[in-house]
Amino acid sequence: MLGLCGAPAPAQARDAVPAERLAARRWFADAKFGLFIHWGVYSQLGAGEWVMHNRKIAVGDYEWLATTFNPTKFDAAAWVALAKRAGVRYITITSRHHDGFSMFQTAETPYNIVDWTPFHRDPLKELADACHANGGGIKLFFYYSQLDWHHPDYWPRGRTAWDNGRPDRGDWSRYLRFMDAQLTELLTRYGPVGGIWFDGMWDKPDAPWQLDSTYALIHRLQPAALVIPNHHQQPRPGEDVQTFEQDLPGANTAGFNTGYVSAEVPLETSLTMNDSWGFNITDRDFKSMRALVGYLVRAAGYGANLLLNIGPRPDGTIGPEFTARLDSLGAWLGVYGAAIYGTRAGPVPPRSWGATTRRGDTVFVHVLDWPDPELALPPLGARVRAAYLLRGRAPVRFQEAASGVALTLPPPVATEPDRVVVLVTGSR
Ligand code: FHN
Repeated sequence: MLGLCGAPAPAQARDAVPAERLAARRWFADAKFGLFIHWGVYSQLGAGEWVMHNRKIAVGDYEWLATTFNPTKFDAAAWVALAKRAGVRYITITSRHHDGFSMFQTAETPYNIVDWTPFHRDPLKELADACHANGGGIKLFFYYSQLDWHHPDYWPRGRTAWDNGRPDRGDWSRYLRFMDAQLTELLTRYGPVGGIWFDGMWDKPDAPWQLDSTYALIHRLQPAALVIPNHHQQPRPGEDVQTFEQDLPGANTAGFNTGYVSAEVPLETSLTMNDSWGFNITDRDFKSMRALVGYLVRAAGYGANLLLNIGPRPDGTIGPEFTARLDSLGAWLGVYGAAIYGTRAGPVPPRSWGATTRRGDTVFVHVLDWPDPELALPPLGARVRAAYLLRGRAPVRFQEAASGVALTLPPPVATEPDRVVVLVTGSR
């Protein structure tokens, strides 16, 4: 069997995946829109989540910084309410980023938000409870960094080695046991978890990570939890989603994504709303609503979810640039969500003018950037029975020929980033 790019299908295709995980994968593929949250000790310096590395902060100094972290304005219910207004179906939050600081209560290290800081609260527990409250509605995924700039047993170091005061020795097996123990906590203390979103393995891709046993542990503890690895490689056995970073599936403008696109597992693409993951006080480069809708639509056109990031402030509040865009996206989805949620890639792959999605016999043509009155589509593989605009339901004129389908579009409207034409297809 060949994958989408003609490369051999990975062993994943031959995995016997239990029914509950297959159902969770389908749920994930239907969800289409998630909220990524990068939040931690680093947020205090307002220079992104790599500040410890970029400014070469010594372990001892960063440990002190962590003693001052006190996000008293954190309000899990408000975060979840914002997520619901935005129309996301899941949240993926940093439980531990590369700085090695655990944003949850853990018995495996005192270097965690409950024991190390004056805050003394577990924000992940509060967030999990808020996600599960009132019948749920939002699934919670935990981002977990395999790379660690603090743990003495993260040895030998990988690409991001620099002298920050760590000893030049360590016990790798003990580090792996530490990670598995923390994952066990995350999967046993927070109710149903959507999955674990791994990151940082790229720091030393050839290290003996023992992924098989870690993935088996996750699936044993929560059989419906998905493993989402951001290792920028082809999916391996035990992995449930292929995720891309700052790029749509198959693209590699970021410089580290693979061109391989799995046809076996759901796809996801993670994206910053400005140019930073963690809170960056000087980063004003926020994407426009039109650009964000474009990403969501094109991702869906590839059959992928969009995992859109926010970097909350160190006090626990979320800046107005993020909240305004999330509210606008939620309002947009309120009108156009039928063409996004529960869809799969449409018959025409994303083009410069837009993308197509489909649900059953219904094809949604997303016209993002096309100035002319007529749009020519290649053959869709089925006859068009009816065509109308999703917003307002006005009929759309269409002409079918052997060469494809021509649509007569209404003029573009500045306030409408995506003109969605609904095509009802099937035999006549
Ligand atoms: O290094 C991280 C980065 O800080 C951020 O978490 C992103 C999110 O996809 N992933 C890593 C880079 O691959």
